[in-house]
Formats: sequence, C-alpha cells, structure tokens
Amino acid sequence: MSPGAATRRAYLGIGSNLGDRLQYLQLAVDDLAAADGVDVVAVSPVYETAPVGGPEQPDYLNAVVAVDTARSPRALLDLAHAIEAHAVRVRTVRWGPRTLDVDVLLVGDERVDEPDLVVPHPRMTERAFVVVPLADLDPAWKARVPVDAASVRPTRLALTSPE
Ligand code: GSY
Repeated sequence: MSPGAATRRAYLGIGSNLGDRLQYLQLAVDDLAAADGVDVVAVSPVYETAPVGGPEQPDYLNAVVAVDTARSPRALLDLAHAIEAHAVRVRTVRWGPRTLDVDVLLVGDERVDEPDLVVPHPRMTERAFVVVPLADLDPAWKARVPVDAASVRPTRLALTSPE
C-alpha cells in the first residue's frame, strides 16, 4: 500500500454454485475480514440466483461485501484471487460452475481499465445478482436494478459479519 493512501469504500461480489455454497461465501467474508488493511463494514443478504452465461449449471448463492480499505484495486484483485485459491476453486469449464468467485466491483470512484482488471466491473450493471445485493448496502443503486431481478430470490440464509 502506498504511504498515505486514502481509505475509501469498496464493494466485492461473491458467488458460489458448487458444494456447500454458503460455507464458501462465509469463507470469503472471513478471509476479507482477516486481510491486512481491509475493514469489512457490511455484508448483504444472501440471494439464490439463476446462472448467467455459460453451460447449464446449478443456481448460485450471491452476496456483496462492503469494505473500507486503502488498498489499490490491483491489491484487492490479488486478494480476491488468493481467497478463491483458498476455496480450492474448481473451474474446469470457462464460465462454468465454481466453488467461489470473488469480483472487485467498485473501489471508491476509481477507474481502472487494464486487460485483466476493469473497475467498475464492466458487466455489473447488467447483472441483477450483483445490483440487487449491492442496493441493499447502498440504496443509491435501487434505481439501477436490472429488469431480470426476478432471477434473484431472497433466502433465509445469512452470513456472519465480523465484529
Ligand atoms: O461473475 C461471477 C460468476 N458468475 C455468476 C454468479 O456469481 N451468479 C450467477 N447467477 N451467474 C453467474 N455467472 C457467472 S460467470
């Protein structure tokens, strides 16, 4: 982290559609909370969502996590990849089922456009499974929920937010 870097609010999308889906989402929240320079401030409700893209695959559980951090978008992406590796990510088919996917959605008002990292996430506004839980944490997004919001179903499942 560069000295004096400012803390700002960032949002990460988490999704799982293999194995114990809720446990994988909780792993993501716990790993984010344990990471240096990352303060988990809120975790959205958990939604069950129809898969978008790719071959026929199981439904996902999705949520969004809000963090305060001075980490760069690149450092958040590295952390996301480390968390996915921790979940022993299984991805044999591109766009196919995965134990855990962690996407960097927004980092304050920063913009990044690099081959492997685009922030804000380029497809997030089209994805109800991202915007619906994001709007739970930041109501400014409520006006931007895509029309396919019916593909996103509330659950009684909850993730534990660290103290
Ligand atoms: O981009 C995250 C992985 N992913 C998902 C997801 O998390 N939820 C749903 N509903 N569909 C998805 N397709 C992909 S790829």
